[in-house]
Amino acid sequence: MLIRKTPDIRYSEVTPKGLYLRRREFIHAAAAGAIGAAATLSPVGTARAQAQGGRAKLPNVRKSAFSTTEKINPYEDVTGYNNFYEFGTDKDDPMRNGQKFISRPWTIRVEGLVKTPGSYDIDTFVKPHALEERIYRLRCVEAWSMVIPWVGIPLADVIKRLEPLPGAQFVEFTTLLDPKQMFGQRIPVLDWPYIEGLRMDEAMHPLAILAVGLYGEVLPNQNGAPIRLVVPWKYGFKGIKSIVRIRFTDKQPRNSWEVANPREYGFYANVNPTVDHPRWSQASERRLGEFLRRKTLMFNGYGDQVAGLYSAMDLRRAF
Ligand SMILES: Nc1nc2c(c(=O)[nH]1)N[C@H]1C(S)=C(S)[C@@H](COP(=O)(O)O)O[C@H]1N2
Ligand SMILES: [Mo]
Repeated sequence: MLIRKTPDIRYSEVTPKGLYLRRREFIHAAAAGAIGAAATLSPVGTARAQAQGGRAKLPNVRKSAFSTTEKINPYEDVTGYNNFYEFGTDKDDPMRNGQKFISRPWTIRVEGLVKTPGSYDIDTFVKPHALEERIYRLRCVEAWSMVIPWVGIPLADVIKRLEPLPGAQFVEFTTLLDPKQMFGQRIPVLDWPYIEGLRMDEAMHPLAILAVGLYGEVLPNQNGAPIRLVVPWKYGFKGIKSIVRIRFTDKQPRNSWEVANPREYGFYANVNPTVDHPRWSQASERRLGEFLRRKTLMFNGYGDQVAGLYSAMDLRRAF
């Protein structure tokens, strides 16, 4: 496969255009300590440690003003209570079954309506961008939530560097398809590989990031190593993990959950307490580690920043 270097950066402006089963809802105080000791390593060492499933600190991570000051969930919640159906459908499956997943070397294919299509090595892909810590709320469509200290790069900066063509109105992301490593892909719960998408103006919003770490360390496999999407105002299922392909298109992508059940899951998936899931209320949520339920906030509390993206839309129809 062609591995090419990152093209010259030209920050040309992009024109913005416009689970069913309710799982066990208790906290798994996962024995994450078994993963091994954290160490500060060079990027190469970091990659090696990650390929071996170890923990490694990410260098030069700067804090971001976009972070919430809410209490962060413990490492054990963030890495031990996951949805990653490629590794099983129970919340502790990804932690247990993802241990041996090989996330290095890793290639990202850029395709479609873009000036710089090609295959990029993950490190080359990430390197032009400064790493930021973004502490965000995550609200799962299943009505639980947590606060996660991600380490990532702004998706908008990545997109500007890739230079979409004027016709690009959506970005589609695809997870690795590898049933040998991801046994869940041998079970037809979803139409594999997992696919997600954003409208271009959503993708260009400063809150959207590609995460490569959490808690100051490289991303654990169960959280989507080596690179995954985080869109904090949308339900968690938009945050596609272990991305191998980014495609620019003029058509709205068919995201996996909408394909699986269009009555229950839409393309937009904005957190919205006034639009219930057909089988449960979205008005409140259980924050992991808390006893009393919280009221769910419109756009997961990011309304001041993102509501403008949807001012012309009926969010009951475009759920
Ligand atoms: N490829 C892939 N990405 C995925 C999922 C999945 O099953 N497969 N689950 C999604 C769901 S439903 C949620 S809530 C978030 C959870 O992210 P976290 O495990 O980092 O908390 O990942 C999302 N990304
Ligand atoms: Mo979710």
